[in-house]
Amino acid sequence: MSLLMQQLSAWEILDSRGRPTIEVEAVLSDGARASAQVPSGASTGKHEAHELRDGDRSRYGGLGTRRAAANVNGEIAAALRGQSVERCDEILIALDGTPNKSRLGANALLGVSCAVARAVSVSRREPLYQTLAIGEPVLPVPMINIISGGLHAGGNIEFQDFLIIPHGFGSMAEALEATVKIHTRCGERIRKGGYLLTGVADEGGWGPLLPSNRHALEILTASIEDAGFRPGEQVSIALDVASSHFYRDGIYTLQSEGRSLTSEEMIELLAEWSARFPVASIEDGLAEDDWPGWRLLTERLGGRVQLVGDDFFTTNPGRVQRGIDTGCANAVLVKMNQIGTLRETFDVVQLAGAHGYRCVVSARSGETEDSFLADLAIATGAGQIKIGSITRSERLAKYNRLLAIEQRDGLRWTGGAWRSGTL
Ligand code: 2PG
Ligand code: MG
Repeated sequence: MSLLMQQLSAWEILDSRGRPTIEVEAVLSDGARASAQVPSGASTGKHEAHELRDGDRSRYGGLGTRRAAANVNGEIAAALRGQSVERCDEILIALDGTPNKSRLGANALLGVSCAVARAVSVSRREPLYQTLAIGEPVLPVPMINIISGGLHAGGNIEFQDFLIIPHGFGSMAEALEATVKIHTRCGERIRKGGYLLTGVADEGGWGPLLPSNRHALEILTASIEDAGFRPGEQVSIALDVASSHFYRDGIYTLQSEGRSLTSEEMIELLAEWSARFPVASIEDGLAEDDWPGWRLLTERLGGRVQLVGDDFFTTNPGRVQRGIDTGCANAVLVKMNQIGTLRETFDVVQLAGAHGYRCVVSARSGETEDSFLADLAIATGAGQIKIGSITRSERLAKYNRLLAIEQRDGLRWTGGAWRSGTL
Protein backbone atom coordinates (compact mmCIF):
# COMPACT_ATOMS: atom_id res chain seq x y z
CA MET A 1 0.00 0.00 0.00
CA SER A 2 1.35 3.38 -0.88
CA LEU A 3 2.26 5.85 1.83
CA LEU A 4 -0.06 8.80 2.23
CA MET A 5 0.47 12.27 3.60
CA GLN A 6 -1.36 12.81 6.84
CA GLN A 7 -0.28 15.97 8.60
CA LEU A 8 2.05 18.92 8.13
CA SER A 9 3.03 21.59 10.59
CA ALA A 10 5.52 24.43 10.29
CA TRP A 11 6.96 27.06 12.56
CA GLU A 12 9.51 29.86 12.51
CA ILE A 13 13.06 29.11 13.68
CA LEU A 14 16.41 30.95 13.35
CA ASP A 15 19.26 30.28 10.92
CA SER A 16 23.02 30.59 11.45
CA ARG A 17 22.89 34.37 10.96
CA GLY A 18 20.08 34.75 13.49
CA ARG A 19 17.54 35.34 10.76
CA PRO A 20 14.17 33.63 10.67
CA THR A 21 13.58 30.58 8.53
CA ILE A 22 11.13 27.70 8.87
CA GLU A 23 11.04 24.13 10.06
CA VAL A 24 8.41 21.75 8.72
CA GLU A 25 7.28 18.46 10.24
CA ALA A 26 5.54 15.80 8.19
CA VAL A 27 3.53 12.86 9.50
CA LEU A 28 2.63 10.00 7.16
CA SER A 29 -0.24 7.52 7.16
CA ASP A 30 1.86 4.84 8.92
CA GLY A 31 2.78 7.27 11.69
CA ALA A 32 6.33 7.96 10.40
CA ARG A 33 7.30 11.49 11.36
CA ALA A 34 10.26 13.73 10.44
CA SER A 35 11.16 17.38 10.10
CA ALA A 36 13.41 19.53 7.91
CA GLN A 37 14.79 23.05 8.18
CA VAL A 38 15.17 25.47 5.27
CA PRO A 39 18.42 27.36 4.43
CA SER A 40 18.69 30.92 3.14
CA GLY A 41 21.24 32.82 1.01
CA ALA A 42 22.76 36.31 1.27
CA SER A 43 24.47 36.67 -2.10
CA THR A 44 21.35 35.60 -3.89
CA GLY A 45 20.86 35.40 -7.66
CA LYS A 46 18.24 37.58 -9.29
CA HIS A 47 16.58 34.53 -10.86
CA GLU A 48 16.15 32.45 -7.71
CA ALA A 49 12.76 31.21 -6.57
CA HIS A 50 11.03 33.57 -4.17
CA GLU A 51 11.76 33.34 -0.45
CA LEU A 52 8.61 34.50 1.32
CA ARG A 53 9.27 36.99 4.13
CA ASP A 54 6.62 38.70 6.25
CA GLY A 55 7.68 42.26 5.46
CA ASP A 56 6.42 43.35 8.87
CA ARG A 57 9.21 45.67 9.97
CA SER A 58 8.26 45.42 13.62
CA ARG A 59 9.55 41.81 13.64
CA TYR A 60 13.14 40.90 12.55
CA GLY A 61 13.23 43.98 10.33
CA GLY A 62 10.63 42.45 8.04
CA LEU A 63 12.44 39.09 7.66
CA GLY A 64 9.94 37.04 9.67
CA THR A 65 8.72 33.79 8.13
CA ARG A 66 5.34 33.38 9.83
CA ARG A 67 3.48 33.78 6.55
CA ALA A 68 5.51 30.96 4.98
CA ALA A 69 4.80 28.78 8.02
CA ALA A 70 1.10 29.70 7.88
CA ASN A 71 0.96 28.67 4.22
CA VAL A 72 2.24 25.22 5.18
CA ASN A 73 -0.13 24.89 8.13
CA GLY A 74 -3.12 26.04 6.08
CA GLU A 75 -3.38 25.73 2.34
CA ILE A 76 -0.50 23.29 1.73
CA ALA A 77 -1.45 20.88 4.52
CA ALA A 78 -5.04 20.83 3.30
CA ALA A 79 -4.04 20.17 -0.31
CA LEU A 80 -1.65 17.33 0.57
CA ARG A 81 -3.71 15.49 3.18
CA GLY A 82 -4.50 11.96 1.97
CA GLN A 83 -2.33 12.26 -1.15
CA SER A 84 0.38 9.75 -2.06
CA VAL A 85 3.85 10.87 -0.93
CA GLU A 86 5.12 10.31 -4.47
CA ARG A 87 2.93 13.13 -5.73
CA CYS A 88 4.01 15.63 -3.08
CA ASP A 89 6.28 17.88 -5.16
CA GLU A 90 4.07 17.78 -8.22
CA ILE A 91 1.11 18.97 -6.13
CA LEU A 92 3.20 21.68 -4.45
CA ILE A 93 4.32 23.09 -7.79
CA ALA A 94 0.78 23.13 -9.20
CA LEU A 95 -0.70 24.55 -6.03
CA ASP A 96 1.70 27.48 -5.98
CA GLY A 97 1.07 28.05 -9.66
CA THR A 98 3.72 30.75 -10.23
CA PRO A 99 7.02 30.32 -12.13
CA ASN A 100 9.12 31.47 -9.16
CA LYS A 101 7.07 30.07 -6.23
CA SER A 102 6.15 33.57 -5.16
CA ARG A 103 2.59 32.83 -4.05
CA LEU A 104 3.22 30.29 -1.28
CA GLY A 105 6.99 30.85 -0.99
CA ALA A 106 9.86 28.61 -2.10
CA ASN A 107 10.86 28.33 1.57
CA ALA A 108 7.43 26.92 2.45
CA LEU A 109 7.50 24.47 -0.47
CA LEU A 110 11.05 23.28 0.14
CA GLY A 111 10.43 22.67 3.84
CA VAL A 112 7.51 20.42 2.95
CA SER A 113 9.37 18.64 0.16
CA CYS A 114 12.32 17.79 2.43
CA ALA A 115 10.26 16.88 5.51
CA VAL A 116 8.15 14.47 3.47
CA ALA A 117 11.21 12.82 1.89
CA ARG A 118 12.77 12.36 5.30
CA ALA A 119 9.54 10.94 6.73
CA VAL A 120 9.53 8.40 3.89
CA SER A 121 13.07 7.36 4.86
CA VAL A 122 11.91 6.96 8.47
CA SER A 123 8.99 4.86 7.31
CA ARG A 124 11.26 2.64 5.21
CA ARG A 125 13.87 2.49 7.99
CA GLU A 126 16.66 3.39 5.60
CA PRO A 127 19.20 6.22 5.40
CA LEU A 128 17.83 9.36 3.76
CA TYR A 129 20.36 9.19 0.94
CA GLN A 130 19.02 5.77 0.00
CA THR A 131 15.45 7.07 -0.18
CA LEU A 132 16.57 9.96 -2.38
CA ALA A 133 19.10 8.11 -4.56
CA ILE A 134 18.85 8.46 -8.33
CA GLY A 135 21.91 6.30 -9.05
CA GLU A 136 24.90 4.89 -7.22
CA PRO A 137 25.25 6.85 -3.96
CA VAL A 138 28.80 8.23 -3.70
CA LEU A 139 30.57 10.32 -1.11
CA PRO A 140 31.28 13.74 -2.63
CA VAL A 141 34.58 15.61 -2.66
CA PRO A 142 34.08 18.72 -0.58
CA MET A 143 34.89 22.24 -1.76
CA ILE A 144 35.77 23.92 1.53
CA ASN A 145 35.81 27.61 2.33
CA ILE A 146 39.04 28.80 3.97
CA ILE A 147 38.97 32.58 3.31
CA SER A 148 35.83 34.64 2.77
CA GLY A 149 35.28 38.02 1.18
CA GLY A 150 32.42 39.73 -0.60
CA LEU A 151 28.99 39.83 0.99
CA HIS A 152 29.91 37.13 3.51
CA ALA A 153 32.77 39.05 5.11
CA GLY A 154 32.09 42.75 5.08
CA GLY A 155 33.13 43.27 1.46
CA ASN A 156 36.78 44.21 2.07
CA ILE A 157 37.83 42.13 -0.92
CA GLU A 158 35.41 41.41 -3.74
CA PHE A 159 35.72 37.67 -4.36
CA GLN A 160 33.38 35.80 -2.04
CA ASP A 161 35.00 32.41 -1.38
CA PHE A 162 38.56 31.11 -1.53
CA LEU A 163 38.12 27.37 -1.12
CA ILE A 164 40.16 24.20 -1.27
CA ILE A 165 39.34 20.90 -2.96
CA PRO A 166 41.24 18.21 -1.01
CA HIS A 167 41.02 15.57 -3.73
CA GLY A 168 44.36 13.81 -3.28
CA PHE A 169 43.41 11.71 -0.27
CA GLY A 170 42.04 8.22 0.15
CA SER A 171 38.94 9.12 2.12
CA MET A 172 36.69 11.91 3.31
CA ALA A 173 38.13 11.53 6.82
CA GLU A 174 41.71 12.08 5.57
CA ALA A 175 40.60 14.96 3.37
CA LEU A 176 38.96 16.72 6.32
CA GLU A 177 41.99 16.15 8.50
CA ALA A 178 44.14 17.82 5.84
CA THR A 179 41.62 20.65 5.58
CA VAL A 180 41.74 21.42 9.28
CA LYS A 181 45.54 21.61 9.04
CA ILE A 182 45.37 24.00 6.09
CA HIS A 183 42.70 26.12 7.80
CA THR A 184 44.91 26.41 10.91
CA ARG A 185 48.04 27.27 8.90
CA CYS A 186 46.06 29.85 6.98
CA GLY A 187 44.92 31.56 10.20
CA GLU A 188 48.55 31.65 11.36
CA ARG A 189 49.70 33.15 8.07
CA ILE A 190 47.03 35.84 8.20
CA ARG A 191 48.03 36.79 11.73
CA LYS A 192 51.75 36.76 10.94
CA GLY A 193 51.08 38.97 7.93
CA GLY A 194 49.65 41.53 10.32
CA TYR A 195 46.19 41.54 8.73
CA LEU A 196 43.26 42.37 10.93
CA LEU A 197 41.31 39.22 11.77
CA THR A 198 38.14 39.97 13.67
CA GLY A 199 36.60 36.51 13.66
CA VAL A 200 35.09 34.19 11.13
CA ALA A 201 32.80 35.02 8.24
CA ASP A 202 29.24 33.83 7.57
CA GLU A 203 30.34 30.36 6.47
CA GLY A 204 33.00 29.87 9.14
CA GLY A 205 36.02 30.73 6.95
CA TRP A 206 38.54 33.40 7.92
CA GLY A 207 37.31 36.90 7.09
CA PRO A 208 40.50 38.98 7.31
CA LEU A 209 41.04 42.55 6.20
CA LEU A 210 43.26 41.75 3.20
CA PRO A 211 44.49 44.35 0.71
CA SER A 212 43.38 42.43 -2.39
CA ASN A 213 41.92 39.23 -3.87
CA ARG A 214 45.35 38.28 -5.11
CA HIS A 215 46.68 38.36 -1.56
CA ALA A 216 44.02 35.83 -0.55
CA LEU A 217 45.13 33.52 -3.36
CA GLU A 218 48.78 33.86 -2.37
CA ILE A 219 48.04 33.19 1.29
CA LEU A 220 45.84 30.19 0.52
CA THR A 221 48.40 28.59 -1.82
CA ALA A 222 51.16 29.14 0.76
CA SER A 223 48.95 27.68 3.52
CA ILE A 224 48.53 24.45 1.55
CA GLU A 225 52.33 24.22 1.38
CA ASP A 226 52.75 25.20 5.04
CA ALA A 227 50.51 22.27 5.93
CA GLY A 228 52.82 19.94 4.00
CA PHE A 229 50.64 19.27 0.95
CA ARG A 230 51.33 19.64 -2.77
CA PRO A 231 49.13 22.38 -4.31
CA GLY A 232 47.35 21.15 -7.40
CA GLU A 233 48.36 17.55 -6.85
CA GLN A 234 46.75 16.85 -3.50
CA VAL A 235 44.81 20.04 -2.90
CA SER A 236 43.46 22.44 -5.51
CA ILE A 237 41.86 25.83 -5.12
CA ALA A 238 38.30 26.78 -6.02
CA LEU A 239 36.99 30.33 -6.24
CA ASP A 240 33.48 31.64 -5.87
CA VAL A 241 33.92 35.04 -7.46
CA ALA A 242 30.19 35.89 -7.00
CA SER A 243 30.84 38.57 -9.57
CA SER A 244 27.21 39.68 -10.04
CA HIS A 245 27.68 41.63 -6.84
CA PHE A 246 30.40 43.90 -8.20
CA TYR A 247 29.15 44.15 -11.78
CA ARG A 248 27.30 47.12 -13.10
CA ASP A 249 26.63 48.43 -16.61
CA GLY A 250 29.08 46.04 -18.27
CA ILE A 251 31.94 46.70 -15.83
CA TYR A 252 33.44 44.55 -13.08
CA THR A 253 34.79 46.85 -10.41
CA LEU A 254 37.57 45.32 -8.34
CA GLN A 255 38.21 48.18 -5.98
CA SER A 256 40.80 46.30 -3.93
CA GLU A 257 42.86 45.62 -7.08
CA GLY A 258 42.35 49.22 -8.23
CA ARG A 259 40.86 47.94 -11.49
CA SER A 260 37.62 48.27 -13.46
CA LEU A 261 37.34 45.50 -16.04
CA THR A 262 35.25 44.61 -19.07
CA SER A 263 34.11 40.99 -19.43
CA GLU A 264 37.11 40.25 -21.68
CA GLU A 265 39.52 41.76 -19.17
CA MET A 266 37.88 39.88 -16.32
CA ILE A 267 38.36 36.63 -18.29
CA GLU A 268 42.04 37.54 -18.79
CA LEU A 269 42.45 38.10 -15.08
CA LEU A 270 40.83 34.75 -14.23
CA ALA A 271 42.99 33.02 -16.85
CA GLU A 272 46.13 34.63 -15.44
CA TRP A 273 45.29 33.70 -11.85
CA SER A 274 44.28 30.15 -12.70
CA ALA A 275 47.63 29.68 -14.47
CA ARG A 276 49.61 31.29 -11.64
CA PHE A 277 47.77 29.52 -8.77
CA PRO A 278 46.41 25.94 -8.53
CA VAL A 279 42.84 27.05 -9.33
CA ALA A 280 40.77 24.12 -10.60
CA SER A 281 37.27 25.54 -10.29
CA ILE A 282 35.75 29.02 -10.71
CA GLU A 283 32.15 29.78 -9.74
CA ASP A 284 30.29 32.82 -11.06
CA GLY A 285 33.45 34.20 -12.66
CA LEU A 286 31.14 36.45 -14.64
CA ALA A 287 27.80 38.04 -13.78
CA GLU A 288 24.41 36.32 -13.80
CA ASP A 289 23.22 37.85 -17.07
CA ASP A 290 26.51 38.26 -18.90
CA TRP A 291 25.71 35.46 -21.40
CA PRO A 292 28.17 36.58 -24.11
CA GLY A 293 30.91 36.87 -21.50
CA TRP A 294 30.18 33.37 -20.16
CA ARG A 295 30.54 31.96 -23.63
CA LEU A 296 33.96 33.56 -24.06
CA LEU A 297 35.01 32.47 -20.59
CA THR A 298 34.01 28.88 -21.37
CA GLU A 299 35.86 28.90 -24.70
CA ARG A 300 38.94 30.27 -22.99
CA LEU A 301 39.07 28.23 -19.77
CA GLY A 302 36.44 25.48 -20.01
CA GLY A 303 38.96 22.88 -21.19
CA ARG A 304 41.04 23.02 -18.04
CA VAL A 305 38.98 24.66 -15.30
CA GLN A 306 35.60 23.71 -13.86
CA LEU A 307 33.34 26.72 -14.52
CA VAL A 308 30.38 26.65 -12.17
CA GLY A 309 27.17 28.62 -12.59
CA ASP A 310 25.52 29.61 -9.31
CA ASP A 311 23.72 32.97 -9.58
CA PHE A 312 24.13 32.35 -13.31
CA PHE A 313 21.99 29.17 -13.36
CA THR A 314 20.08 29.47 -10.03
CA THR A 315 19.38 25.69 -10.21
CA ASN A 316 16.81 26.53 -12.86
CA PRO A 317 16.33 23.97 -15.66
CA GLY A 318 15.49 26.69 -18.21
CA ARG A 319 18.70 28.59 -17.50
CA VAL A 320 20.81 25.41 -17.41
CA GLN A 321 19.34 24.37 -20.77
CA ARG A 322 20.20 27.77 -22.23
CA GLY A 323 23.74 27.41 -20.90
CA ILE A 324 24.03 23.99 -22.55
CA ASP A 325 22.65 25.31 -25.84
CA THR A 326 24.98 28.30 -25.94
CA GLY A 327 28.17 26.68 -24.62
CA CYS A 328 28.24 28.53 -21.29
CA ALA A 329 29.89 27.04 -18.17
CA ASN A 330 30.56 23.33 -17.63
CA ALA A 331 29.12 22.81 -14.16
CA VAL A 332 26.07 23.70 -12.12
CA LEU A 333 25.89 24.75 -8.48
CA VAL A 334 22.85 22.96 -7.11
CA LYS A 335 20.95 24.70 -4.31
CA MET A 336 17.54 23.28 -3.47
CA ASN A 337 16.08 26.56 -2.27
CA GLN A 338 16.95 28.35 -5.51
CA ILE A 339 14.29 26.24 -7.21
CA GLY A 340 12.05 25.20 -4.31
CA THR A 341 11.39 21.43 -4.47
CA LEU A 342 13.47 18.27 -4.40
CA ARG A 343 11.94 17.00 -7.60
CA GLU A 344 13.08 20.04 -9.58
CA THR A 345 16.49 19.85 -7.91
CA PHE A 346 16.92 16.29 -9.17
CA ASP A 347 15.64 17.33 -12.61
CA VAL A 348 18.45 19.88 -12.85
CA VAL A 349 21.07 17.35 -11.77
CA GLN A 350 19.85 14.90 -14.42
CA LEU A 351 19.70 17.55 -17.12
CA ALA A 352 23.25 18.64 -16.31
CA GLY A 353 24.52 15.06 -16.21
CA ALA A 354 22.94 14.19 -19.55
CA HIS A 355 24.99 16.96 -21.18
CA GLY A 356 28.29 16.32 -19.44
CA TYR A 357 27.94 19.21 -17.02
CA ARG A 358 29.22 18.48 -13.52
CA CYS A 359 27.21 19.32 -10.40
CA VAL A 360 28.26 20.73 -7.04
CA VAL A 361 25.55 20.36 -4.40
CA SER A 362 25.72 23.44 -2.21
CA ALA A 363 24.64 24.85 1.13
CA ARG A 364 23.61 28.49 1.61
CA SER A 365 25.42 31.08 3.69
CA GLY A 366 22.45 31.04 6.07
CA GLU A 367 22.18 27.44 7.27
CA THR A 368 20.72 25.41 10.10
CA GLU A 369 21.80 22.31 11.99
CA ASP A 370 19.90 20.17 9.48
CA SER A 371 22.21 17.71 7.70
CA PHE A 372 19.82 17.06 4.78
CA LEU A 373 22.33 18.43 2.27
CA ALA A 374 24.86 15.67 3.00
CA ASP A 375 22.34 12.98 2.03
CA LEU A 376 21.21 14.97 -0.97
CA ALA A 377 24.75 15.24 -2.31
CA ILE A 378 25.33 11.51 -1.85
CA ALA A 379 21.98 10.64 -3.44
CA THR A 380 22.51 12.73 -6.57
CA GLY A 381 25.83 11.02 -7.29
CA ALA A 382 27.09 14.55 -8.08
CA GLY A 383 30.46 13.77 -6.54
CA GLN A 384 30.97 17.30 -5.20
CA ILE A 385 29.60 19.25 -2.23
CA LYS A 386 30.11 22.81 -0.99
CA ILE A 387 29.16 23.40 2.64
CA GLY A 388 31.34 26.30 3.84
CA SER A 389 34.24 25.99 6.26
CA ILE A 390 35.09 23.38 8.87
CA THR A 391 34.03 25.57 11.80
CA ARG A 392 30.50 26.38 13.06
CA SER A 393 28.05 23.63 13.72
CA GLU A 394 25.58 24.44 10.94
CA ARG A 395 28.45 23.44 8.58
CA LEU A 396 29.73 20.55 10.71
CA ALA A 397 26.29 18.97 10.91
CA LYS A 398 26.79 18.13 7.21
CA TYR A 399 30.49 17.18 7.36
CA ASN A 400 29.89 15.02 10.42
CA ARG A 401 27.01 13.26 8.69
CA LEU A 402 29.32 12.52 5.73
CA LEU A 403 31.97 11.20 8.12
CA ALA A 404 29.43 8.99 9.85
CA ILE A 405 28.16 7.58 6.57
CA GLU A 406 31.70 6.98 5.30
CA GLN A 407 32.70 5.11 8.42
CA ARG A 408 29.44 3.24 8.91
CA ASP A 409 28.24 2.50 5.37
CA GLY A 410 31.55 2.50 3.49
CA LEU A 411 30.42 4.34 0.35
CA ARG A 412 32.90 5.10 -2.43
CA TRP A 413 34.45 8.57 -2.15
CA THR A 414 35.07 10.54 -5.30
CA GLY A 415 38.47 12.12 -4.57
CA GLY A 416 40.30 9.87 -7.02
CA ALA A 417 37.74 10.51 -9.76
CA TRP A 418 38.14 14.25 -9.35
CA ARG A 419 41.90 13.95 -9.66
CA SER A 420 41.79 11.76 -12.75
CA GLY A 421 39.11 13.92 -14.39
CA THR A 422 36.61 11.05 -14.54
CA LEU A 423 34.08 12.49 -12.12
C1 2PG B 1 27.18 30.98 -2.81
C2 2PG B 1 26.47 30.75 -1.48
C3 2PG B 1 27.18 29.78 -0.60
P1 2PG B 1 24.76 32.44 -0.56
O1 2PG B 1 27.23 32.10 -3.31
O2 2PG B 1 27.62 30.02 -3.42
O3 2PG B 1 28.56 30.08 -0.48
O4 2PG B 1 26.25 31.95 -0.80
O5 2PG B 1 24.04 31.35 0.13
O6 2PG B 1 24.87 33.71 0.25
O7 2PG B 1 24.19 32.70 -1.92
MG1 MG C 1 28.09 31.22 -5.24
